[in-house]
Amino acid sequence: MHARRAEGARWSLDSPWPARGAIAVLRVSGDGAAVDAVAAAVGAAGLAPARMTLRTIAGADRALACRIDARTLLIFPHAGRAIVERIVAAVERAGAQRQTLDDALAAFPEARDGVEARALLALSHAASPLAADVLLAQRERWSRVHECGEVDAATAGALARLLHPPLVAAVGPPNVGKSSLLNALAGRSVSIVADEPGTTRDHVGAMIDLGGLVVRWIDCPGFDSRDTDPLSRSAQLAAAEIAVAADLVISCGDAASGFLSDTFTVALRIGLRADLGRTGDAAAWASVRTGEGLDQLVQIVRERLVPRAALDDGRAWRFWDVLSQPGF
Ligand SMILES: Nc1nc2c(ncn2[C@@H]2O[C@H](COP(=O)(O)OP(=O)(O)OP(=O)(O)O)[C@@H](O)[C@H]2O)c(=O)[nH]1
Ligand SMILES: [Mg+2]
Repeated sequence: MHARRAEGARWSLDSPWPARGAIAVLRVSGDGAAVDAVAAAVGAAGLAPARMTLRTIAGADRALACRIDARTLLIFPHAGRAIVERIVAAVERAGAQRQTLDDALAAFPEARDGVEARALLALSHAASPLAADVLLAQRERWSRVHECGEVDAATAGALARLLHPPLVAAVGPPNVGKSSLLNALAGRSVSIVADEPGTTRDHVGAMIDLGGLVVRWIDCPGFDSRDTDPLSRSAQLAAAEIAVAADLVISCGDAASGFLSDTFTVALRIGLRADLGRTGDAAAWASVRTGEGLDQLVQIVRERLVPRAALDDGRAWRFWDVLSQPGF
């Protein structure tokens, strides 16, 4: 028997993607029959309205599903890439299409105009809590854009980082406390720490929230030009490539080992293990051991990526250009 195609159904991910948390939120919307058809195709048929029910979805995952109303189905799978991609593929095979900006008004009928609908759509995708105020101000800004004008390109570039988490790479000599810093900022143990150089062999990454700005933080292995071990050399090379592509390189050092000579253009020097001494020129000194300087470090990094002046800029921001970039 041929399953009915879900004409007009749309899907979108309400959770950040690539995933930041453990659970993803997939929304399917459209008229009742179209949503029924998608629900049937992925194994979520016949859900009682507004009840959370555990189902095997698209053969990919046991996930909570909820039929919010006739027009909306929410699925909450585990956020692993393979799982989400399999479910999305099944939803698309059933005939649902990815939500586009033009659908924003349909998805958010409560919005008062297109800008507000797009802002709500952007908010549902935005990685950073700091994005909320800026996005919610845009409707009013665009209503008087003839007075306030539009933000300049540099400001737009900084604000875009609220929607696409920027890449931050922490580099430096071995054993200066780079991995300890990541763990302290993440509030959990992401990277292995030990009192011997070369502990981090491959780069390790985590999404971390720096005072409301979410960044993709990459903890690189210590750079040591005397290290001839081929595995370490190739790991260092891979890390250097990441650093070159990063929005910001944090050049870490400490009093004993100093800093790498400035090989990266967009580098911010941060002195670590400050409780053991501070020598050398750095934008900030911090100690994970005592906690001193960590708040200031977070503020400096956030300010470099998204300056306060950009957040407070009273002009209108064409944020939907960011949304239509690939990968969003
Ligand atoms: N006194 C003091 N020790 C620290 C501090 N932060 C880290 N350490 C210690 O310094 C040692 C090295 O820390 P790591 O975080 O592994 O250093 P790393 O730069 O990641 O080292 P590699 O991965 O080998 O390049 C460990 O013994 C940590 O416990 C600090 O703020 N103060
Ligand atoms: Mg390390």
